[in-house]
Amino acid sequence: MKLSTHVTQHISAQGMPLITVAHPAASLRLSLFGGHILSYVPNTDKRERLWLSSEAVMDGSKAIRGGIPVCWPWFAAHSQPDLPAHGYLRTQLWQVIQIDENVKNTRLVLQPEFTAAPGFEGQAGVSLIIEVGDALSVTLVTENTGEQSFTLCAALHTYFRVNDIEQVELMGLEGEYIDKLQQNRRQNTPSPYTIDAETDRIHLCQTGEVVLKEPSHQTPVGSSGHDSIVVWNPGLEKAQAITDMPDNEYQHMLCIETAITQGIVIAPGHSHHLTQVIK
Ligand code: TA6
Repeated sequence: MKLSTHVTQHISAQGMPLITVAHPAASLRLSLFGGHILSYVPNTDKRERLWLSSEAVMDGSKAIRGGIPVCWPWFAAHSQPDLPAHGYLRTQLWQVIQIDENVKNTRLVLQPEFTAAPGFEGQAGVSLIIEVGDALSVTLVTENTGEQSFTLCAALHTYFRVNDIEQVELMGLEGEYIDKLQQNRRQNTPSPYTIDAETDRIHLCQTGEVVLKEPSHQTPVGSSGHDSIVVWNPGLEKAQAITDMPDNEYQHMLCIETAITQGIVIAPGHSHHLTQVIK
């Protein structure tokens, strides 16, 4: 079904609604389950920017492994152990509520089915604004529609595709990070920043641009509205334990996440924009 000049929707073999954007500048695929972007390929170089697990579960029974999961309204585990990691937006059906086409890009606005659920006391409106052009811009907007302030954590938990994790260098990160693999100890960001083992780090910084450097190309990743950049690669052992990821695919992905991990307070009537821009 055609939704606009460059946007079509179809139902996958597993019954999930998928959206395709084929703009002259770039193409994108997303699943309405999770409001989850699966693929982004700019036409300038036709290089896929995102990694999607070849064993990702795409039938709506669990969050999709790869692409851009939307984490909201908490990041990672909740203090109540029975609540799902990374919140409850990545496992619900979203809707496209607006599409705008122009020469530069196609702009989609998506909204989740519900925003109130156990583990979160606030009253909020959420939308995801996706602009598909020479760059991919993704903005998670949270509006406080209630009468009390609330504290929000969130992330655009992007899985980038890399040719070889051992050849990757990250540029633009500095200062301290929280090492989730070392009892949250604070460490200094290494320089040069390479990945040679399991990595799970919360960089406490408002760095605007990180560059994912590989021998044959670079991928700039812009962020705003965040308090952290999270860098995650499971390494071999963790990948072996993740059921929806082949053992060796950790070599071809790296998560660089634009995140709010420390919590920001949103006052009634106010909105927060968390943005990641991928080139
Ligand atoms: O953002 C890093 C992280 O929180 C890791 O600790 C790791 O568990 C990852 O996200 C994936 O989480 P998931 O719930 O999608 O398996």
